[in-house]
Amino acid sequence: MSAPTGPVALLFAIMDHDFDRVVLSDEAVVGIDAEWLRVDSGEDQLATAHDIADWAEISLGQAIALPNHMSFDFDLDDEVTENEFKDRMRHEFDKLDKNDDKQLIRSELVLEPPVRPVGRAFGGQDSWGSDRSKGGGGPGGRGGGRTAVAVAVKDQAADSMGLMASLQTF
Ligand SMILES: [Ca+2]
Ligand SMILES: [Ca+2]
Ligand SMILES: [Ca+2]
Repeated sequence: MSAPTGPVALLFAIMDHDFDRVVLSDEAVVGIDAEWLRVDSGEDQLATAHDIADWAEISLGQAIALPNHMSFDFDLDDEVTENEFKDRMRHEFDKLDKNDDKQLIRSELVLEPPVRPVGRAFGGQDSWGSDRSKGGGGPGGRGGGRTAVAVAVKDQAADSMGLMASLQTF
């Protein structure tokens, strides 16, 4: 079972510079450079935990999202350097790149859907089933049933036409 893809996948998705839905490692390098400029708002080549949290809130959707300050701060000196940031982001790219071809396609970026509880949420299968049978019936609650009958009758008529046609060929 693969680990769920985190919000960092969103970040790589928008690094698709030529909009071909594939994020090449070259595109990621450019994108990661740009992200560092967002992180290092003071342009002192260092990011504090506060800088990372501010960046994460905007770029990852949550200040506590992963990768966080601790995951970036490889040497644990409490500050994140440009290299630490970029190395970690490249590592994140490699983790997402499941087939190791140095590009991220959408299937490598999609978030795994939350597991739905077993049971009849929102009416379950039945409401979907009845909605679908109403599809061809047009407006009106009882249309579905009548349409189904009408279609059956029509099919029967078509069948006998077909039978007559095939009888005529004899
Ligand atoms: Ca691309
Ligand atoms: Ca550090
Ligand atoms: Ca790949």
